[in-house]
Amino acid sequence: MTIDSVDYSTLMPNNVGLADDQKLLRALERWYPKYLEWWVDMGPSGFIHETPFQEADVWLRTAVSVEQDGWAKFDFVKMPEYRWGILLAPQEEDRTIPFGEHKGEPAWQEVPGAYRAMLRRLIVIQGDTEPASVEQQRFLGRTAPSFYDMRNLFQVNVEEGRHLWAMVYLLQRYFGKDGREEAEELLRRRSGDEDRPRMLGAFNEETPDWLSFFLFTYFTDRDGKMQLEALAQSGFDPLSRTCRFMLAEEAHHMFVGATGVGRIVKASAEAMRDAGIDDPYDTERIRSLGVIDLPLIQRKLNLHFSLTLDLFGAEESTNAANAFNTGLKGRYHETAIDDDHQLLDSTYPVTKLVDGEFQSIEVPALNALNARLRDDYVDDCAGGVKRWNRYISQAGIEFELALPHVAFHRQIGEFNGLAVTPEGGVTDEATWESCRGDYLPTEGDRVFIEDLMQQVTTPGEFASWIAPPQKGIGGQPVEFEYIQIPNT
Ligand code: BYC
Repeated sequence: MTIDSVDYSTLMPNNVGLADDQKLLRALERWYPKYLEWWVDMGPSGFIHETPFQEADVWLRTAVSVEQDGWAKFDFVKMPEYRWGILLAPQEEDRTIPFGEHKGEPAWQEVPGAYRAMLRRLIVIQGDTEPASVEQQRFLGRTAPSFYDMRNLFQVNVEEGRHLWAMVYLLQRYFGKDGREEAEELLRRRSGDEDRPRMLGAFNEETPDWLSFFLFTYFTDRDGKMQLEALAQSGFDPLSRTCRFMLAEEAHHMFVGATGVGRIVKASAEAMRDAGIDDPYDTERIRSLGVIDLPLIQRKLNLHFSLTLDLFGAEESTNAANAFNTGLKGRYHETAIDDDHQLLDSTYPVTKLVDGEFQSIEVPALNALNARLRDDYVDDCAGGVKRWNRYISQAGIEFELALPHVAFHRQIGEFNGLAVTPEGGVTDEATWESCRGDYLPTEGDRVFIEDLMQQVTTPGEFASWIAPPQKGIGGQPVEFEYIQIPNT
């Protein structure tokens, strides 16, 4: 393994030798002001007292190394001055392509010409999600329940910005003129815009409040983890190395989601217990305690989980088969799987609706790669839900949060447009619609949450609807002033 040291002398900290590649350096320097313009226009927007978020000093983690230990340092940084670096995991010597028809050949250090378009598409789609999520989350600082949470939000945002840099580096370094054009387009599309939307469905949805934010970072960032793991297997070595390093940052995003939802559930369950309320459906009384009722948390969970499942594409997909065959995108934990890594004769069970019943049907494994990744994802999601339920049972309340059925509320693939309940019951559209308010958040829920969530700006204080975290971040206590306003 060779570890390239990180160069902080250029505008963009990097371990890819930018200082020695003047053409690339100039291309990235031209892109930088456009990126900053996008960040200021579409990044975190709002005020703490009179000070805009972008002028506040935020206790942020910055990647300074690619070694496993000590890769990040914490300091106060104004977000527009964040060092968005280009960092690749160390190169593995003699790495070979781990799967597909080129299995065993040396990993590509340059773009394989025959697969250029497919590779570019994968990188562009990955890149598009990163700024999209910043756009979706841009107003959340206005209702942050504490400085600790506001800091976490901004941390996630700047790192999604860095992940955009990571993909833009690949486009500009390896794809010439069309790579540069794609890099510009990544700054032009906008989440939810009718004319220039982001590429994938879930990234055009709103993240209107903090419960959505935490569910998004739990569920949707976890799709990010699965997809990055699959791309980290790639035979195109620069993509593999880039994704391996991004995964280090992604872990924190899912931590924010898992603990955030957990803290909301804890606050609700404990407030119910303290007020002597056993019935989770006693909505008015529960809401009057300044916490979120558990059935509403379940409805929001149903929404974010189902939207995220759509991000895996159709269960059976020739795109996915081609990406695997060509060695561009592998499976989750590809190298740990005990098979031929070519899937020539194997099959995989895919859930399908046959004669009104869900059945497991064996299909050629090569065509079922999206289904397989989605199944791995669903398994990976289960742990958090179990932990959230512990808070509920510890408070002596009878209620369990659950992942909805994979066919519930789907718009892509096998189950697109079917009327399926969260429990997996198949029904008709009219019946489903008449129960929509039991399954998914309602307008009333939206109004309630909007009233409930107000910005809290006293260090160490937390809004009523969320429990404090167990510990602080970056070596600081919970009550630390994670956001500081200059000259106050
Ligand atoms: N919305 O064969 P199909 C993250 C399109 S998240 C709209 O079914 P395929 C992050 C598809 O593009 C991870 N369109 O699927 C998280 C294709 O269109 P074309 C992001 C969709 O191609 C939080 C057609 O339908 N990374 O990092 O096998 C915060 C047929 O496609 C959707 C990646 O996704 C949809 N949901 O798989 C920040 C990895 N689904 O080409 C960041 C890169 C499908 O016929 N992307 N379509 O016009 C991929 O691997 C694949 O493109 C997908 C789709 C898994 C997304």
